[in-house]
Amino acid sequence: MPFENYNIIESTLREGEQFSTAAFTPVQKQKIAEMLDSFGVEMIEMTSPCASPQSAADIRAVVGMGLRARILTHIRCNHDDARRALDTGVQGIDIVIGTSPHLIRHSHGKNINQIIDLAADVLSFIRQQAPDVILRFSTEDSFRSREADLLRVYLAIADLGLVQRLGVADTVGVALPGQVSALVHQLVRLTGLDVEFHGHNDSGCAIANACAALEAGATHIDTTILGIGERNGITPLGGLIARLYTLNRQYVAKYNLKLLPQLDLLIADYCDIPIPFSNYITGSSAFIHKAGIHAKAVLADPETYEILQPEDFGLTREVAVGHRLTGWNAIRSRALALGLSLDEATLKSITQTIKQRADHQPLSLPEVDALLMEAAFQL
Ligand code: HCA
Ligand code: CU
Repeated sequence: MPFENYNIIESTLREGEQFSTAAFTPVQKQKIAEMLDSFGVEMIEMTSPCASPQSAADIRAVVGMGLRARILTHIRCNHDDARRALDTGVQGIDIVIGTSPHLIRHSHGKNINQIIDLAADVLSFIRQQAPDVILRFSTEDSFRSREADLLRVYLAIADLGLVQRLGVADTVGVALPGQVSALVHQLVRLTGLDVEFHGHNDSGCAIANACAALEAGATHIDTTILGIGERNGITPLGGLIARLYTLNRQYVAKYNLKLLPQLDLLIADYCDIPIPFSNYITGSSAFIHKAGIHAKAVLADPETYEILQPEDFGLTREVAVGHRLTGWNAIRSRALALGLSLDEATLKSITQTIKQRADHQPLSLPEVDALLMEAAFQL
């Protein structure tokens, strides 16, 4: 089963650092790595040591923490980057090179034969220096590359027998789930290697694409906390968890789900951004039920309107009561929560009062409570 054996490559410390407001300090990077490790992600990807002197020092510091998660770095396909990556002591090296006409023209200027030769050279060098390092080769902008070019490159690299994993990257967020599925399926079938998917979210498909990749046999998915990354980012960790949980809770049982809200809050704080209201699991309204008919059914059985159980993430559901869409079942539930037992007629009359008042302005919870207390104690 594709979903039972997948790994998360958590890239908040690499792709995430490319987010507009991310500038993690060494201490913040270690805190993020520590929490991701406690959450249980299998791999943590860090910015290239070539990015800056501090970036190299930060990799060494995180490697030195001795976490259970394997620490990877991400480099361009050249000898100098490879040498510097090896110097950091990382357990895995992710190599990427552009194959789309856009990148060939505007980034490195090499043709497909030159890309294959260079990759073979760099990968052989790394393998000689570090027989045990986990090696991954990925094309950048895979979905705007010519299919024939892509397959030539991947098959040539697979034939070398030097890498454990091939990566496909939807660098510009253009792919549809069907396209991701087709490419991943082909790579799995033709090479038998592990396959990683990295998907940007420019057109809102990053989670669906990650899920399609897994269905097609991908073994590794890249995520970042809150989905931060270049432009509007990539597959969010929490969104991927929500998607897999709803397929089968067992698929995410290996992770410490109760840490997810803290991870989202941590990154929101470090990047000085709010958690979006619409965020998966941790958005402010993710577990708020409002309309009367929803409230009634959720109070009877939360599953009626919930596919995720807030308790599994250390969160609680809320039934909003002080608005014009409220219903008397929700009001009764609030009364019971306050230890008040009011008869049906009284509850219905309070509900009408709330609706009338809410037509002018929604009531706060203390205002609803005051109405219930007044009725209970005839204040
Ligand atoms: C980048 C590009 C990348 C690489 C993805 C990968 C992308 O910023 O270096 O190596 O898996 O989206 O193509 O993030
Ligand atoms: Cu990316």
